[in-house]
Amino acid sequence: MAKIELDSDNDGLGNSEELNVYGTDPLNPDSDGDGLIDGDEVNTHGTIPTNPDSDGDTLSDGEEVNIYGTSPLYSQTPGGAVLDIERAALIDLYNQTNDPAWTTSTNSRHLAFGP
Ligand SMILES: [Ca+2]
Ligand SMILES: [Ca+2]
Ligand SMILES: [Ca+2]
Repeated sequence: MAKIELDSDNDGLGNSEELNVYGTDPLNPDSDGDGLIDGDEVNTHGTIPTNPDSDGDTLSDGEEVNIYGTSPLYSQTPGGAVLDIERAALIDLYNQTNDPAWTTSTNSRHLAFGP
């Protein structure tokens, strides 16, 4: 980076970038309130920092990244056997069973890549 730009909310995006490029709030590190900070949305996830559900599948970007491990950019994660919304519902269901044989990682593997 050529010059240090003021980043008032410390989200990794400079104030003028937020105002002029992304349309985000330079005083709010999570402009769309989806649980991912603006800088991570732009630089890490490629999601839209002003849209809490970038792929429109009703799961918020933050839920997809932090809870379900699904892609926030596709309503069906590439390589996945089912839609993200279906996978999320199954993971929720398995989590409610408290059966130690079912873990989120094994579920994710089965659900992501099929049988
Ligand atoms: Ca900022
Ligand atoms: Ca956000
Ligand atoms: Ca989504």
